[in-house]
Amino acid sequence: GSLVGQFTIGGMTCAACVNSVEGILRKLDGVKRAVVSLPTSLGEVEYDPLVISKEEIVNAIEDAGFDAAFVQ
Ligand code: 9UX
Repeated sequence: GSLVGQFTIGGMTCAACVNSVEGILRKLDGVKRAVVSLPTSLGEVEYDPLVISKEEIVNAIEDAGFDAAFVQ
């Protein structure tokens, strides 16, 4: 089954950043759903842990120039 992970994202300063991060996440194999909030700097991702890990999701965000860390 899928898991839901919540994470903090640093470095988002405008609404286009949100679209960028959501787009990055939604293109990843194993990610089923991704929503990102600018005012809270939080994101939530539903993912298949057999396909992608929390660490791989964080790395994809950081590769795009943002900071990211899972909180649960
Ligand atoms: Mo807005 Mo974000 O001009 O990387 S898109 S700051």
